[in-house]
Amino acid sequence: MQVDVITLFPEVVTVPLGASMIGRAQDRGLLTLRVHDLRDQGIGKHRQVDDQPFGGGPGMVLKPEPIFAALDPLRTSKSRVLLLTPQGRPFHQRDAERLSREEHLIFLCGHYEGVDQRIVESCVDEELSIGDYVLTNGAIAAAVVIDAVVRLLPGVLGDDESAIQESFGASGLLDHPHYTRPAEWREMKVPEILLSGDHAKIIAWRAEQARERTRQNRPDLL
Ligand code: JFE
Repeated sequence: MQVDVITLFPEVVTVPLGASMIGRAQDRGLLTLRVHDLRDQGIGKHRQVDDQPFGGGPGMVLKPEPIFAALDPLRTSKSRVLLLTPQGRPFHQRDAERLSREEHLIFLCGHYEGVDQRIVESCVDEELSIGDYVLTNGAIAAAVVIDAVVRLLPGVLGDDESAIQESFGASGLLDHPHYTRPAEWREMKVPEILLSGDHAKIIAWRAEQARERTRQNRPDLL
């Protein structure tokens, strides 16, 4: 998969996505990540990328010309252009699954109060929000979405991790609790049933725990 990111903060995207599994996906050619500094397309000797909002009000708005100059050479008929914004549609696991089947994603990362609406209307295929809170810029949100999408590409996760993902995703519930050695730690014991070797009982216990956790923390999922 090819992913392009247009941002004023390239390192906010490249550094976290260079580590761990996504970094290895890049090394192995499963992901080609190209990050473009919007400042390179800034206007004039000050490389201006933003300006005051028409109609007044606080903050600055990203100008359309630098964004279009960065975006247009990257676009083909197979590109999907995504804008991260608190005003977007909520990004869920099913969106990660859908986007993982695309060939080419282009992420536009806003800053300040946002992006000139004419860019949104002429160039953007979908506006996404990673959650109901306000970040300082879109690059952090783009890194989150890219991580969630790229881990679903064939070969990125190990076999064990892929199996876990399937069972968790299919149930639609939160995962059950996990324990490892030692069997007792600071007077806290691992639930007896997990040491019993009774696999049927363990499965039933985990299902009950998953249901109870979901009821407690995420009743909206039930
Ligand atoms: C940008 C900002 C003031 C936005 C009303 C670009 N889920 C999610 N949370 N935050 C974002 C996405 C996000 C994405 C892109 C962003 C926040 N900001 C900050 C400041 C008002 C805003 O919208 C700028």
